[in-house]
Amino acid sequence: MTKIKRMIKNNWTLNEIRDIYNEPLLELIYRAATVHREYNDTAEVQVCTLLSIKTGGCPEDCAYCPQAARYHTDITVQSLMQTNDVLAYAQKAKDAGSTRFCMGAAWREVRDNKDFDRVLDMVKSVNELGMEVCCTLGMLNDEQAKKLADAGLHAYNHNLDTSSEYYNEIITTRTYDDRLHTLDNVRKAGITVCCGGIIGLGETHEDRIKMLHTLSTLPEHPESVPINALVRIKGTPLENNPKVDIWDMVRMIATARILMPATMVRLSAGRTEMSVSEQALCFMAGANSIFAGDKLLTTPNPSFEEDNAMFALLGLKPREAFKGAAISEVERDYATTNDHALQEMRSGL
Ligand code: SAM
Ligand code: DTB
Ligand code: SF4
Repeated sequence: MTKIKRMIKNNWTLNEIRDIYNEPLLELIYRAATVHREYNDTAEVQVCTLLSIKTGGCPEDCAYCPQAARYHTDITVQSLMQTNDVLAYAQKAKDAGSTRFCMGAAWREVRDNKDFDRVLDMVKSVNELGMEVCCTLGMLNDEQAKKLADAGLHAYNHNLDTSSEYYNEIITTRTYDDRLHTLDNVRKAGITVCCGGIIGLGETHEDRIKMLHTLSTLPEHPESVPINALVRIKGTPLENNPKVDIWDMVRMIATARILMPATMVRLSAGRTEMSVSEQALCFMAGANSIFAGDKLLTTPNPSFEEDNAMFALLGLKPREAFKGAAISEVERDYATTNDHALQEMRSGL
């Protein structure tokens, strides 16, 4: 396989990001689509299925979340699922075309108990199906991250959700630094990082720019960045927030694509409120991953059939498992470079 050297810039300044984010929308989409073509196969979309393996009753106060125990939402609380049931669901997702399987638990943090042992078992078993296994279980210490890595965990999802400045308006039961610390433990254990955020929380454009700045200046970019539109849940403090504007979603995806060119940018929660044309704009702007299956964790999502029809219409195909990050056969060079050097590198390709 030919090795091509592509530069990945991770010393973006806030001003540079502001300038990109604020570009006229069609210019921004064109630029993001161009970067996407340079780094990725634009026909490929990673198809990932979610399963809530432990639902509700969470002690945290995340203002958007249906699973926080303190809000009166309509979900049914459910203790940790049995491994065999999880495995049967994963097999179904695989048969429907998913190559990645993400198990979510409504926990503040992982505890070293029998439940964690069962999750390790689930990771091993799903891995044996040949799917990329991802988990989102809350905070992890370094030993827990290591155990998950040893069990074959491919990715860990842990979102920053918004800017550090706005974080406290949304969550008060943990800090931004707690989040960054877990991400560090995940990275050190050799697990790939899935980390993104939500728009529609009441944050400003500047908060979105700052969150993208944090993500794109990490020592290594997350391999996967989910961009969620807030799903407004009755009973949560954010239930009456305005619906996310599709153009805001497109702007966010396009900026993420330009800043983190080799990352899988996932068009995540919120697709049931988007038309196929609107989703097509998101793919054009550089999104190359979706959650598929008629449920996210607790809320509805388009069915496999609807997504297959959309893929056929748009000429998209599911990305095979374990292709790694978008440029797996390409050397990643996290040089702290400036824009000029980056341009030179690009034009030399
Ligand atoms: N408890 C773990 C945690 O918070 O990391 C894992 C599960 S939690 C539900 C996973 C992610 O789902 C959150 O970080 C948040 O970004 C996203 N999420 C939760 N509720 C949402 C909503 N109503 N709309 C959009 N995204 C949401
Ligand atoms: C992510 O960024 N979004 C997913 C996944 N990672 C875990 C979760 C979305 C949850 C939406 C609300 C729900 O279904 O409960
Ligand atoms: Fe708990 Fe995660 Fe929901 Fe926050 S987002 S309340 S930590 S399940």
